Amino acid sequence: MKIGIVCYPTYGGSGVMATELGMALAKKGHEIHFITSHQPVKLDFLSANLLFHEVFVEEYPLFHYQPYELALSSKLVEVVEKYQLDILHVHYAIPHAYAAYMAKQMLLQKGIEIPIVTTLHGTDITLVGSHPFYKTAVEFSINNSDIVTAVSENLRTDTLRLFDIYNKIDVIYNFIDFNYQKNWDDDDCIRLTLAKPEEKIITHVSNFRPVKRVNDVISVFNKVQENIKAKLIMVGDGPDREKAEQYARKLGIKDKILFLGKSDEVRKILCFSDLFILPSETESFGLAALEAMAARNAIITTNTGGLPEVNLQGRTGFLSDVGNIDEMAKNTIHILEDESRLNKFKDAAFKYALKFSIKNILPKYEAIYKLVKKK
Ligand code: GMT
Repeated sequence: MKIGIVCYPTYGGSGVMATELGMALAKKGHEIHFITSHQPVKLDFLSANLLFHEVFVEEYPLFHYQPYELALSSKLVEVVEKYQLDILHVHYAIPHAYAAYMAKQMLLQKGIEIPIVTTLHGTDITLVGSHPFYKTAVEFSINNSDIVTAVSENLRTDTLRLFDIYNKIDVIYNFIDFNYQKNWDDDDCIRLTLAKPEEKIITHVSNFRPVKRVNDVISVFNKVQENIKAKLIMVGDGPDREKAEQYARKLGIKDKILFLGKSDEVRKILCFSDLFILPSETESFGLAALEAMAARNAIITTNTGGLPEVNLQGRTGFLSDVGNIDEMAKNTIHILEDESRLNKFKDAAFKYALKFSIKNILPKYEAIYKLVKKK
């Protein structure tokens, strides 16, 4: 099939998912066209099966905001027509589902019918999408997509609660492509650049936005390091990074924390890590936690949103109420203080992550593509 994929080409989970999905589909022989503002960060090669079409937005002094949706929908019309695409699959409703709907209408006038698959990822529904500024347009785009998928049961429930939806929503979980999951464990030099052999490694990866509650990571670690020899690796960047660094300095534990910024080496870092912390205010799925599990990390998360669908209480790790620092610290110490217990959690986390292997998820997307093509 010839599939156009629209996503945010940045480090966010939705962009990573969309890119890895496109690459896996291309490997299976589908012709994949990425239509995005920049080449997606994870898209490391282009081939006859994998093409990239850049959406340009011209700057013009009259515009306070650049009309990206307009440029995107025009580009979608051009690419669908030129390459005779079968389907457009848009990731993250804002503004992609809306732009795809406009493209579909423009193409209909030319006698071309293109089905739209929209995948909802989280904040396009919860934090941003349901805001009164966007709600009407998001609701309209969801109801007018040919197929809608959500990345967790919880996100489906939230969508139905927050919007007036008469379209069906299928749940297709996020996935891990284990083909990219190497084992760097043997390379001790890398571990030694992060921590001493006797120290446990705790990791957090995010975009450092307020919803991630990065200061809770520091607070939990502060209590843990009083009991266990450990290092904290903070990967990513965003508005709350400076605040988190200041907080660590204030607590006098800055020397035990490495702030690495954005990294292309997340999988490698996670490979040396023992435990991952994700204390988010809300999380539709928590792809970062799943990636940590795939690298054999025990996980400590909040019990919000779709996280209980990824983290199993007492098996892959523990879940606590948002902001319950004492409990998260107590559970982290409980896991880390006993080597055989830690290994049990790590093994269970890895085993559960296999359920989300791309091998199981890819056929579900292929099935909906087939269905929507026939409609
Ligand atoms: O707005 C964000 O937090 C970014 C967004 C993204 O594009 O990565 O994250 C959402 O989508 C991810 C991929 O499906 C999920 O794993 C994240 O849980 C979700 N973020 C939130 O719900 C806060």
